[in-house]
Amino acid sequence: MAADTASVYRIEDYRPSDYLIPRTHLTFSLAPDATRVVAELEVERREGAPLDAPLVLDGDGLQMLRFEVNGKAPPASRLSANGDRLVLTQAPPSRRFRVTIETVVAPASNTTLMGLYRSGGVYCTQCEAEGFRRITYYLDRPDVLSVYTVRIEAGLAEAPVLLSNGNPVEQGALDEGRHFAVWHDPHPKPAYLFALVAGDLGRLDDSFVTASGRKVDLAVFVEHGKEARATYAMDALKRSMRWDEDVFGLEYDLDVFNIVAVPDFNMGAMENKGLNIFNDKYILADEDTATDADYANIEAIVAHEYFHNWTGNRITCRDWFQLCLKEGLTVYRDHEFSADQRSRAVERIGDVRTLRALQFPEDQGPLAHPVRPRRYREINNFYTATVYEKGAEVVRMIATVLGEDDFRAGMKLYFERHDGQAVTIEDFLKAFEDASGRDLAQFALWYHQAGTPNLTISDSHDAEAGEYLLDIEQAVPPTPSESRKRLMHIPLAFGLVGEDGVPLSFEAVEGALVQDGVIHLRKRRHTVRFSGLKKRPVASVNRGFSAPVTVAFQRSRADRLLLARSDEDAFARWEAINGLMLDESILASRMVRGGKRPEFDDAVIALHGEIAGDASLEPAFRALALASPGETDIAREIGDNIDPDAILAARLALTEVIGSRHASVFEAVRGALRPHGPFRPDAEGAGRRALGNTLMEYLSVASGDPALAARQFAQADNMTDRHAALVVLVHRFPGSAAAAEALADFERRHGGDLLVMDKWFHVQATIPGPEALDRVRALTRHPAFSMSNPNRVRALIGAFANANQTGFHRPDGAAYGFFVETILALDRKNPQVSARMATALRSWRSLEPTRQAAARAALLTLSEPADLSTDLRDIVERTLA
Ligand code: B3K
Ligand code: ZN
Repeated sequence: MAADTASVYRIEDYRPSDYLIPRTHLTFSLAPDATRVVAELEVERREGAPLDAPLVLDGDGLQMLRFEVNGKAPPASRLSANGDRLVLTQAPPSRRFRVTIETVVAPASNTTLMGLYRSGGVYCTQCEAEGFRRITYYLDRPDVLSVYTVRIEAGLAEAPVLLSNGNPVEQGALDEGRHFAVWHDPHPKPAYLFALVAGDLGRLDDSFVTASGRKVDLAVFVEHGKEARATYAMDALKRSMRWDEDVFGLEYDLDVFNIVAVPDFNMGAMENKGLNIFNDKYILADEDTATDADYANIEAIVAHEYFHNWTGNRITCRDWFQLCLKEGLTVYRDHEFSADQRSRAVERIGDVRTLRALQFPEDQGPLAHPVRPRRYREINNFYTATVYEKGAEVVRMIATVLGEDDFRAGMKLYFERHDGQAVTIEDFLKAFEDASGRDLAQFALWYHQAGTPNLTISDSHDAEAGEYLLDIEQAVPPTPSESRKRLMHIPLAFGLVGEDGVPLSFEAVEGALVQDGVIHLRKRRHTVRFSGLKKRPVASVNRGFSAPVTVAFQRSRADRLLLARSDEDAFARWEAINGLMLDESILASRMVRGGKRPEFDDAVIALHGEIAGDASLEPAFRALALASPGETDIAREIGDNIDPDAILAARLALTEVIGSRHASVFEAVRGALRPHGPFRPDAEGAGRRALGNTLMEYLSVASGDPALAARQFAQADNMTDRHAALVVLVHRFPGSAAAAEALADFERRHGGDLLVMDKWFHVQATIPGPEALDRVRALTRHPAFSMSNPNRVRALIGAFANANQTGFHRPDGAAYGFFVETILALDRKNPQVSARMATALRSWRSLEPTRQAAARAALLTLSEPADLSTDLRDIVERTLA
């Protein structure tokens, strides 16, 4: 294995910069192969910094044409610059001086999609985390805030639209068919929030009047001809702006807010001040091309990036260790927004499913790290589910621990105290401590300690004494480089349910602090004693998923069925139903492995008929409750020695049994759901479609006939229904004429629209079974596929590796070989994407021995080349460690 030479960054090494840059003036002369960038920086020595401190600026692969201090080139002996760093010794003795730097960059050949690059013929930038240093030498760190003025010059025909952060100041014509625009952003910001866009784009305009009466011009820029597909995103933006005023009292602070959608983008979107840049997947939608899930993602991501204006931009991070300060908090805010716009219960279930699917495996595997890490080699690898999703759960727990009023007061104090600053998680927590008078020292471990805590719970009831005992023990498993863990403060929301399903109240409680329906666990073990309970209660715990923990609570199936039928907390009710299904699936997969035919518990199967027909439950909830757990969900519950083929067989058997048992009820319910009038992408419409499609899958599997799905595919008047039918045809009836026809039809309709073709790639990449490998390999040669576009790579390769357990984890390891080849090829183009793809192997130790050995061999091969990117090497080596 090649020696690791990359440096490790440590939180304790943080030092403030010796120099600051109060003002930054940039001039871009755009050309695809040679863009000239002149940076004029007003540099200031920080108070207290040594007079002889060298000025050290960050760069990344830069070519420099000119460097001047106060208008003059310094003697060569005082300046050293390689592509990655510039050092000026004996900086001028005056506190302030001017530095001018001219660099030349080549956006057209920038395949990393970091810094300045081209996407679909449009110039655009991505600077977070460390992309600005690919444009010019700079103090590229989030605690250096500067006021930017940006002048852009470009050919008028090539780039009629010229955008940067802040407000427009001036624009005009230049010689030789060129023109210019000047933008000024009055709000000091770190370099990672800088953005520039230039190109020939269509636009959708609107406006918003803030609570204090200021008019803001809004625009969404998209490829010409796609303007109408931006209307939902624009609507989501306006709703986000209003919501942040209503709920957090936060107003927008510039005259314009622009969003640009581009086809080539490493992540979902980017919150650049006043100029958000989006992956077009999260902007473009209409009923013919987008599913309800796409609409929901667009709404959430538009809101997320907008909310960053305060949580991230106005108050930013001191250093990249503090990433969760902006990301966890902003995800919490977008979850709350979606809950208010849609159904709170359904959102919560969805958010928890995402957390479990993405964060739990991370927290329980070799890539585990605290929400606020203390070490990194490559910061790009820390934009993780732990920082984002668990980070959001931690903020949610602060709200639970403090209660609504103190939480609001803490947020208010945070905004007042730190506006315009670059701060830490300690500052964030201190605002809540000061506003509430509470001590959050033990709670803070949620930021500092990796691993998913486990609660082991048992109970007993003494009818005569009227006492009910809950015995709760916490344990935090060891994670890489943290073998000993401290005890956490875990807020466990709960309720007691009587045998008739009616909530029970109790007289007194001892053994733990219990407040507002929450048990505060702070010790290793609590025996919580409830009195005044003559009747035996059934405890419903971790209601609303109040803490991101796993719970082992041994109890009867009857108790669990009671909660599945009557828990008043919708999340806990779904959890009870889902838990029963998971257990059935696990037992069945054991039977399959033992060579037996899977059998299922009758009462659990019966439950599905009741849920499907229960009109008191919203359709979206019924869809979630009826959906059988996915193969990755089952694998995660099993934990080790995983055999994906047995899991798939169990899952299919369960679907078939439920579908056959309830066929007539399911048909009746599905029939009553339609017709449902014109398409509306709202929560209500989406819920009905979700329920209809869940039932359609059951009915199709039970009948063993693709006709129902084929009919739906042909008749659907929206992408959600057409796509659901396609998935059933292709996954449940692979090789059938109906599946082949549907695929061909989809390609005919949408072949010219690459974004929509991603669905076509995805559905084929995830067809279960060993043949998937050849299919995926062949699809990499399809004209619509490109290794240079991250969306295509994620739709085909990412889907195959993460969502096709039986195909990817073929026992002969052949798919791993293909995966290694692909990642190495990708790494030469785009290290961020290759590193992200490689995390698909993070749970390799959970596989059964044959597959485990093959996966390990693949990881070793992946680690061999000497020229791996820092990004990829970091992931591969931590995965193997
Ligand atoms: N802040 C960006 C993520 C940037 C990732 C850089 N590798 C998007 C977001 O979280 O809103
Ligand atoms: Zn974010």
